Amino acid sequence: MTSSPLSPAARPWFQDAVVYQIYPRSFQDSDGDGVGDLRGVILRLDYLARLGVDVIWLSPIFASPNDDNGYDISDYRAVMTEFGTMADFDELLAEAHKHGLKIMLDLVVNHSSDEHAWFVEARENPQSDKRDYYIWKPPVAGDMPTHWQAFFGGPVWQLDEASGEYYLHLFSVKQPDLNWENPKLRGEVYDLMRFWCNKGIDGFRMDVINLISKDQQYPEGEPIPGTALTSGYPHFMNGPRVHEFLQEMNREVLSRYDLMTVGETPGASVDDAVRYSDPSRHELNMVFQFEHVGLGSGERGKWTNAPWTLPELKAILSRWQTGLHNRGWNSLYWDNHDQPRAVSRFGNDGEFRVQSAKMLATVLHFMQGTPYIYQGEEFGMTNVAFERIGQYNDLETLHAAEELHELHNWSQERVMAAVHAMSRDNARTPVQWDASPNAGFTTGKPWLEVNPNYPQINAEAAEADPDSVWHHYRRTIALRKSLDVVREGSYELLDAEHPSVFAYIRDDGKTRLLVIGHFSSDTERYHLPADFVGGEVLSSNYPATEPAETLMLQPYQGLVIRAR
Ligand code: TEU
Repeated sequence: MTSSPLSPAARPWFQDAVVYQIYPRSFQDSDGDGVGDLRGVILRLDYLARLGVDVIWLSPIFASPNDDNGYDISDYRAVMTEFGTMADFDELLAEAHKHGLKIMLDLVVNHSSDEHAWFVEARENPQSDKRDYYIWKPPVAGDMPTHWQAFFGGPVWQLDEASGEYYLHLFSVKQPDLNWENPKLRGEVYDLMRFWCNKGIDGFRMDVINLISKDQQYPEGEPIPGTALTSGYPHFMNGPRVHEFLQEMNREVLSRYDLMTVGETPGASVDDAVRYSDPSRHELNMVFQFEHVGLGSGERGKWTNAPWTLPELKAILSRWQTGLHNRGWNSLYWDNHDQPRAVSRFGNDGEFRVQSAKMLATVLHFMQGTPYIYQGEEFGMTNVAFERIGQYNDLETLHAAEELHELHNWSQERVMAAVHAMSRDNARTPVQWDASPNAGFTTGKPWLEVNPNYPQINAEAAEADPDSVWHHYRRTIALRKSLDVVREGSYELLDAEHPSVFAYIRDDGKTRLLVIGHFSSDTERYHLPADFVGGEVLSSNYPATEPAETLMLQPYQGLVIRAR
């Protein structure tokens, strides 16, 4: 691929876009049933246009029994009843477009729901052609074919008593994996994609798309200490035919429409990401890597929640910046519906909530790539700490809490501390719109309790305060768009080992930017590189800072300086 900047006309629009992720269940309820819905999204389009984002990624909106809140789809061509009707979707799409906002849908085709008509037929009638849409194996010596652990706990194989065979589910028992080896199944997927493309949608976020090709030998994995299970990761992550399948999908569907695509790819390395996102390979525009959100993972996965250091975080993000420069394209994110709230995890959600949320935005948005903002991040929503496990909803959290206590003997206190830090429900409490009951999310009883801090932290208050996290996001979005260097420039990390300062330089030969993020509640003296002394401060989360030779960085200060 070319390394010289493309002219604005030739440049793909995804490189200029800022994406806003909506988890519809928790975004805005319009009819008082306590569950967010599509009409609720329509009500908030003005808000999103004011923020200045370009694309809305909707987490799954399709018919689903909600074992995993829509990531278990029972009909790919129908809207989830709780979210509304197809007419509501059509209206949302038209209204979004009128607002200058594009719509990206969530394509979940590594697995379906076990309530999808294909699976119902496959299970009921092993002779049907739907049987091979899924992955069935006979027992091996009276046992399951492998002992791979499922993402949500337990083994990946579920015995079907009637036929005596096992089916594969990398996620929950109600999420059977689709068999991508079957060309007819692949054809079905391309058909359903065309169905939505023909309505005029603008892109797909593809759920765990790097898991669709399994090693057909189904080898046993490495034992996981303290369990009877093994890790099958190397046998289904970035598997043998994944690039072939994506190239086929590109030929059949993606290349025929004007779409933006991002693949969710746990376990993808920089080199994998180049293979997915190098435009000359005709696969995807970009992928979500997991390395920085994997910091602190240990023996019990993310629940271990071990301490991490800033040099580790810098090393990861910098490796992705330089590794994909002119070879592929990065997605940039701190938050999504699976992650704890960024300000609680990487910042300080107490005394320095506002400063640290702004600093995190600055550090991320001036990197090269397409930034993603998760609902509520734009005004600094924080983690929640419910007292009782019964207040949680997420199946991953509930499975883990049980397993950690019963199998691994963690005390209830330790389990709850891990849940508070890492549960996906941290991201899923309803959006805090205002200080009215239930934060303006619903007039009914919310499906998941609202974070009790909503009277202080809410969108209305943030929009009314020119100094808020919200206005910092709005200004940051506008600023990065006005600077070609953010899209095109090279990236150089400074002071890799500095324990509290994340500083990097962007340079496109015309403009040099220095971006500084201070990850600490202390102050810190920091020496500026010579050409930034006396430069222009383009962004700061503290009042007037003079770029002198030595800066006294304030707690969680974030800055962008243009060289003289
Ligand atoms: O997540 C994939 C994934 O890797 C998750 O298991 C992730 O590791 C976990 O949530 C982190 O705790 C995708 C979706 O984003 C997630 O919401 C779904 O539950 C999952 O796929 C299954 O569809």
